[in-house]
Amino acid sequence: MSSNRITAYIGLGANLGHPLRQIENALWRLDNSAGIQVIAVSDFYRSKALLAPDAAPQPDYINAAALLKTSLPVRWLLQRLLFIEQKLGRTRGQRWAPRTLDLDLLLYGQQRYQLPNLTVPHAAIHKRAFVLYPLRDLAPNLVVPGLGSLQRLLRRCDRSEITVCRTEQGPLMHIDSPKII
Ligand code: A4P
Ligand code: MG
Repeated sequence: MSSNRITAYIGLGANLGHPLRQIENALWRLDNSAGIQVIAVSDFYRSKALLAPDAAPQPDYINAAALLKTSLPVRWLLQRLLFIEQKLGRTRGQRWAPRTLDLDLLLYGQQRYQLPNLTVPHAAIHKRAFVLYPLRDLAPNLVVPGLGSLQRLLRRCDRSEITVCRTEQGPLMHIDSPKII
């Protein structure tokens, strides 16, 4: 892989099927993608589904974040995320519908994009405990372009909304052969 690699952060979420297994599977697929290396994975967190007003109840979510090194241009990385979502059974219906896998590009280096199908940093990054606490596991001193330090964003975010459901130890290779579904 070239030395011009960008550090990117991905948010992973699932609340249908076998969320833990799907997230592990997605991490394995990311790490086995050309031009992508998974360097570290956060703890896994459980939280109540954040819902649109008047939406029907949904199962709890499992969320995590991953630190990647990538030589892919930002659009190719997004394409790869959408492809992996599709491979793991994602169907697109209503916005915020329950899902087998959601992969969000949270950060791509310190760069900012506002394109028709791509907003980076992810538009909701600063509002969500289930995104900010996994990011803290990976990079407590992170600065989010346009929004300031992660520490400051965390101070405004309620930790009681999430609980750790699995502690990640070290790099991805410590995940035992994820099952392909
Ligand atoms: N898109 C634009 N920017 C990005 C980006 N940075 N990363 C575009 C990924 N995709 C990006 O996404 C729609 C389109 O957004 C993509 O095709 C891509 O071109 P989607 O995944 O189909 O739509 P969505 O996920 O239903 O909507 P949205 O607004 O992305 O929702 P979020 O922010 O993903 O939130 N509750 C808990 N507890 N945990 C969760 O993870 N997630 C959601 C969905 C709701 N409630 C939740 C959770
Ligand atoms: Mg999404």
